[in-house]
Amino acid sequence: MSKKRIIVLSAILVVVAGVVTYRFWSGSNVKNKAIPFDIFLEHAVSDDQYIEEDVSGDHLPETYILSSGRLTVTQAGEELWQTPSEWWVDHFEIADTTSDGQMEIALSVWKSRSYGTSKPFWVSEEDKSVKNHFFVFGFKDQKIQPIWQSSNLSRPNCEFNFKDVNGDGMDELVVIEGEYSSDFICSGKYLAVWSWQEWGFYNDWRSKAGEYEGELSQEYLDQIIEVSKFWE
Ligand SMILES: [Ca+2]
Ligand SMILES: [Ca+2]
Repeated sequence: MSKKRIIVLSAILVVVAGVVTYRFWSGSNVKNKAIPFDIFLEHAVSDDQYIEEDVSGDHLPETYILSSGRLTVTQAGEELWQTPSEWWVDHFEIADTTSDGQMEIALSVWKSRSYGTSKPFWVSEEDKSVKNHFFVFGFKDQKIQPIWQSSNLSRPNCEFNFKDVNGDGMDELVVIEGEYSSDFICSGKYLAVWSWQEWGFYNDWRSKAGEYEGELSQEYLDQIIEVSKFWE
């Protein structure tokens, strides 16, 4: 092998080693920054909710119980569905989220990893920290199936509900959006309205940054109803 060749090969090896080392360390840093789900669980709080409603349409009501971050759905004492242990559900609503006349189950979920077992090819380093997601499930063939699942929300939903705020006969998703914080407390910063359009939720309106604490009160809804006259 000529001397020139050896120099070129060595240079290539140095570059490859550098890239491998960089990827290893940057990967480790991403991991170290992530808040593990078990640490999150020590701080997490969920609403205790109990709803009886026939969402499946078989004229028998199902029972929806949210307790300690898990939603369990039963009918006549038989368990139909339970949210996975790696999700923390802090609130759910039963509403016609997709404006098709059918009721669905809307969930505010905290979980690690933005995507499931398969991530899109353009995502090289997946964020493993615990983030808020918005999920919609519905009945198909008498089974609870996913209808729509967000990836990591850029702002967590501190509160959400479905209300027809613009009077068009269809419910909008009304939320108090907050910011992620290390103490896991969702501090309300924005009021926002989203509506379902064919294949997802679209933002109709967001307030200026402010302090929106507590529940989605009538006062907040009245503010939204007032501004909804000006958006089309
Ligand atoms: Ca039913
Ligand atoms: Ca509406």
